[in-house]
Amino acid sequence: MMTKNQKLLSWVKEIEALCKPDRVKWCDGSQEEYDGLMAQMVASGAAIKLNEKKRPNSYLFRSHPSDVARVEDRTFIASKTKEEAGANNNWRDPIELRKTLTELFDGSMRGRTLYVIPFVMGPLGSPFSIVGVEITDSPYVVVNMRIMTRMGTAALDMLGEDGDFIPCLHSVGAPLQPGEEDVAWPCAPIEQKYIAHFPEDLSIWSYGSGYGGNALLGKKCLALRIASLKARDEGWLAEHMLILGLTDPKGRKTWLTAAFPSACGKTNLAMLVPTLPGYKVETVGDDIAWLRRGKDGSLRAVNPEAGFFGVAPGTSYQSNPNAMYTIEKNTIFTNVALTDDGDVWWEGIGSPAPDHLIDWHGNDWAPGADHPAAHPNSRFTVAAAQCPAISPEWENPDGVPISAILLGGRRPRVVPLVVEGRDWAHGIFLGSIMGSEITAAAISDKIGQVRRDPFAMLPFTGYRLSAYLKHWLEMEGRIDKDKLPHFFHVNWFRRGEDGKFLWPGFGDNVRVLEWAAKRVHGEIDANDSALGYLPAPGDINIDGLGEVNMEELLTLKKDEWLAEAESIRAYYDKMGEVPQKLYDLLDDMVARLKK
Ligand code: O2Y
Ligand code: MN
Repeated sequence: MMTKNQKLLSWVKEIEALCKPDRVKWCDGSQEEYDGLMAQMVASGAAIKLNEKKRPNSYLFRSHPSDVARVEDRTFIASKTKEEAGANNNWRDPIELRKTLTELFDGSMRGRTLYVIPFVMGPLGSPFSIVGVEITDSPYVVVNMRIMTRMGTAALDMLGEDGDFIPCLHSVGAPLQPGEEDVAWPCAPIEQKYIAHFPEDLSIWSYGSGYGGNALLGKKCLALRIASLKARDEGWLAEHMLILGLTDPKGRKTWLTAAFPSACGKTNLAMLVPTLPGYKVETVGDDIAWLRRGKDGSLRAVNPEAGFFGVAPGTSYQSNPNAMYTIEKNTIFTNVALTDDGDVWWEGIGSPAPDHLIDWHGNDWAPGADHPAAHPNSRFTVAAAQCPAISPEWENPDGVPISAILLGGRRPRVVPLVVEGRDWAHGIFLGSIMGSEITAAAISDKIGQVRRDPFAMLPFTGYRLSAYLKHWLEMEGRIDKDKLPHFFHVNWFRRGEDGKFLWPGFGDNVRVLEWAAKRVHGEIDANDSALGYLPAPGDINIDGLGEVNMEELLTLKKDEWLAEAESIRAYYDKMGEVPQKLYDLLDDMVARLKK
């Protein structure tokens, strides 16, 4: 046995007795183990090895067509009371849910191997870090967890004999009868999928899905939903935010985080290649930030993950060159298309579709087909260390000091390109009113509509949103006054009357980051408006961009914002128990609009 940790040993025994696997394997996280599992999955037909010359040490997986994304409708917070989970979560009674799941897990691993995956979220040895142990019957999960977390022996070392861990139980929910042949992507039907979180004992039980956030339990389940509960109780923040460092031409560095809802370009911004001369962006993380007071009194951030689980479609050498360099080797692809020469292709990769592909269903595909060759939520899994823009600070155990927090969504109208919050509380107000268009990353019948998504945490807060906003307000008291980050609400997605984007986005977003950094360092004035501080005309550098309608991008329209205020008030009322401070700031915004 690889550990003397009694809690872990007895938990594994208990789960083995429940799930009744044919074998148990403790994962050490080694390259040999990874290669062996990949060879086994290639041999069984679950994985395809890509052309070694074109995409060294890389593999393609195709999921079952019913198992292609996070399933919010089947994600549950089983807190003691429904009130604690809030309207933002699907609540189930913890005793009943545990009973339902115990019945499902009973014998669920028959014919399969039970893998024990010890893992660490956060840099090894960091006071920020949390140990988890995932038990799974999916070798696909094992190889992905090896990339996305610090996994295996190193995690057991950090756990030690007496250390505590978050137990994460996962099964694809497809036991095999004796002699029954396995399928390439085993999973359970939708109504049997459960992504369950138990706040009382901080445990995760996920059944029936093998995909992404449903199955790689260190990511959304642990690092956001469970971590948000721990963070509330321990006085820190677990956030759906990228982390990056911006260096200006004088060599001054500004560290910032940015919260955007799923599929709004966090990975692109995290690895941005600036179009302004002399600027440099370095990446610390592309999806999750854990933030807490550091010894120096500032708000410090670490990325709990070790890899990127990025959306493939739309990723190209033009939109995100650093991501393309990162995935040139040692990458797992899921649900992208396969070229005839054994490489990968997806819509928006930057080259026209070849005459023939094998699509994500595994069928022949040709341009003009009635469906995309790659699934819109197809993914790459790759080590963060391979990113050319990765920061030398990305594994700093004390994190990086954050002086700006960006918030944003996909808003074609109404919301300006950038506006700065007046202070911490006003920043929380801006975070509370975020909204975005619904996309394919989450299964829903509401694609295209705008949904409010405070701090992009709607699907990821393990408790009620109003209490989460209160926690954010209270965090102000934990940070030194002169080190409080500035908040900026940004919107790269505003469209003109012709329906075209008004702002070029991608590498040109550095122009907004430049303005934000200048504001942080007190170098530039701004215009106070009903919504906060707006850039003065000409203060955002648009040199070389050709015609950009900054007037349209930066003007608040009174009628639109009065209507927006009504919708925010209705949203607050529906949420219930929203802190009075946020209502006061809403009233203040309306009063300023009416002046
Ligand atoms: O669909 C999934 O399972 C993946 S969702 C995801 C993956 C990486 C980063 N963010 C997200 C998200 O939904 O926010
Ligand atoms: Mn995300």
